[in-house]
Amino acid sequence: MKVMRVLRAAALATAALVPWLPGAGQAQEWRGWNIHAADYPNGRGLDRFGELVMQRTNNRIRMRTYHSAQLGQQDEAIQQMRLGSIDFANFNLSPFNNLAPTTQVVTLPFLFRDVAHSHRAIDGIAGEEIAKDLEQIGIIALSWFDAGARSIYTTRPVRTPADLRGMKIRVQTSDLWIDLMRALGANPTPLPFGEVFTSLQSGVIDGAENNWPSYESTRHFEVARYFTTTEHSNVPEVLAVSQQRWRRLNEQERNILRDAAREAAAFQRQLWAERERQSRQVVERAGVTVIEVADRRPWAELMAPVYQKYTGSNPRLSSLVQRIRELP
Ligand code: BDP
Repeated sequence: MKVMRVLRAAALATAALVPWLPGAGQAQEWRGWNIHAADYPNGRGLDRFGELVMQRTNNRIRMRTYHSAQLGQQDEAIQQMRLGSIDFANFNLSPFNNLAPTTQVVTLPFLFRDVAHSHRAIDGIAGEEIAKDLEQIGIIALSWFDAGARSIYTTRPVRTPADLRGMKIRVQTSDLWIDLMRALGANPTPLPFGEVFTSLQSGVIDGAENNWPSYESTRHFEVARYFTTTEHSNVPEVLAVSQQRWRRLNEQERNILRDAAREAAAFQRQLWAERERQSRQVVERAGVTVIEVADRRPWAELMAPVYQKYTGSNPRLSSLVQRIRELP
């Protein structure tokens, strides 16, 4: 009997020394959210992430992505991730503007010189700061997807900011976006992505703004036939997981997820570059009028009040803008 007691005590003592391995050996089912169709570069990137995680955890973490906003529009999905009912997702950073201040910096108009500059910022200083802010609201950023440059498309031709005056232009739900569109002279109308097509069709709005692949994949080009290459914002996207799940992973599992997310982002970026070209071709062949903006200065000059409002009295944000500008 005494031997048994000693053995039991020893077993308990050893158990106390072994770090708690959450659900080790136990299968978990993770739910993933994506706003785009499965064959969009982001959907494929997210699927790649899921496959890599499943393979490398021997199917212990099973990832299932629900594409095409099946689990709700972006704002709802962010809330669901914070509550832990969505486990992983690809989000645009603008819907975080009112929740995570540094996401405003990378939304700012005409900040990045080109794609390479935006990669250097988001894979470095900007990404680090944004990841800290997102963690504060229960979201763990693992890697960054491309989203190209966003331009304005409308139901009537727009050549100059003056042409935009009074036009109702859809924006993402973010105060910064509202101010940005107002500074261009338009009438900003925040709406969920999924409502843009019918709103254009019924005349509730006169235009929206997005990158080539979204303009094409949503078929907005069928109802808004003029695309003006303002390229006013290059806001990137995040591949993120819920903190509620992350907290319960061990270090080995976390590394698997981090590596898989980085590989998925590299894959998405390759697909992205290709899709931008293809989408532009598709809409041009469908007869869209592309209005090339040769000189962006008149557009950029109108943005001064937006910079002033969002970074002027905030040293953390203005220093991040400065550091991004100084990147090679
Ligand atoms: C697309 C983004 C998507 C956004 C959408 C929008 O990939 O995440 O929800 O724009 O404008 O480019 O809402």
